[in-house]
Amino acid sequence: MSDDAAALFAPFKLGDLELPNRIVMAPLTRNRAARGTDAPHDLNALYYRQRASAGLLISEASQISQQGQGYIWTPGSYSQAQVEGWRKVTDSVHAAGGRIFVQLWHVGRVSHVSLQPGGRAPVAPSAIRAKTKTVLESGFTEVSEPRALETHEIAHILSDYSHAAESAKKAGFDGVEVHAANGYLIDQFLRDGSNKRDDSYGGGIENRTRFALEVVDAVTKVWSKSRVGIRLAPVSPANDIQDSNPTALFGELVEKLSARGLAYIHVVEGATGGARDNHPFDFVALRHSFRGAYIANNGYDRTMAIEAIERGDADLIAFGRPFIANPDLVERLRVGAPLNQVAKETLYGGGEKGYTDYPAMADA
Ligand code: 8OZ
Repeated sequence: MSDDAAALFAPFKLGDLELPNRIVMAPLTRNRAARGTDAPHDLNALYYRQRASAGLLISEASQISQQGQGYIWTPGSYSQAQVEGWRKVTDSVHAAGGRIFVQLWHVGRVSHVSLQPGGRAPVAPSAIRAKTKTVLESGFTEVSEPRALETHEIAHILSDYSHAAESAKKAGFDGVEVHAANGYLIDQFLRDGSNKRDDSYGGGIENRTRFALEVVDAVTKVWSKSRVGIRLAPVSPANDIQDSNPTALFGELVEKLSARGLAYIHVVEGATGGARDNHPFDFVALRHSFRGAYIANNGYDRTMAIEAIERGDADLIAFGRPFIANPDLVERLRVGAPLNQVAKETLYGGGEKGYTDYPAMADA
């Protein structure tokens, strides 16, 4: 190894799991589940296996129900076919010596009537349409107008999270990441730009964090808390989301997550896939307010990653785009090799092209 990368290759104990390095594959939506069932299949198993040298793989976002789906051909984690499909993925990652968490997802208002049960409106904390697009078979399309959830419907969504967490266990995952970032349902409840409710799920921070914490509690009834993490994006505007005081909101949320003993917080620092300095948010302070592990994400390169671990600002670094184009990213980071670049036109949907055919160094 090129010695400068030693920090990235120190083993790490995540809860009761031994990770051989500090490199995490970020959750990445690729829209390549089987048509008709939204179940993972052999091609997806190959894709994850190719990347199994990561300390930890986090699956692409996987909807907990049909209502939780917002994009075409994303995988689910609720039906028998999906459990069987994910089992192929987890078996193949484990056979290659890796570890994989599933990311559980409910998109809330970031959806389209054509994907919803009975063609109904997507659900949200409040009936406010997001200025954002989804991906349908026909391409990028404006999301639909949502309807506000009735208070009594929230318990049903929590039971969908429980069911999906149980399904993930049957599918052989090593743990669960709750997707609370990027303007999807949990984030819509958290932030005051999208949550205008006047029941116990809206208003002050205590009420706006209620849904996120109830989801975490539902998942940790199924999984040991040492196998549960959560992804947050405190200042990302992704999917048209905003809050008047992210420092207070995420400060209080993370304090409560810490008290619950979750394995990790996985934090998108800045605007998802964009500027890291879009807001003067203190991510180091957030990291130190949490007892468990801190996974940092957003635009890290090799040097930034090494420095963040050496400074103690993060325990693990999640790489997104570099993992799409470099199945052997871990080895490339070890030796400081150049990286393949992502082909944007094959990101969402399609088959093996731009998915499992990116070359490893050994192929050259
Ligand atoms: C890109 C395209 C579709 C969905 C996220 C799950 O931003 C996503 C996503 C990303 O968290």
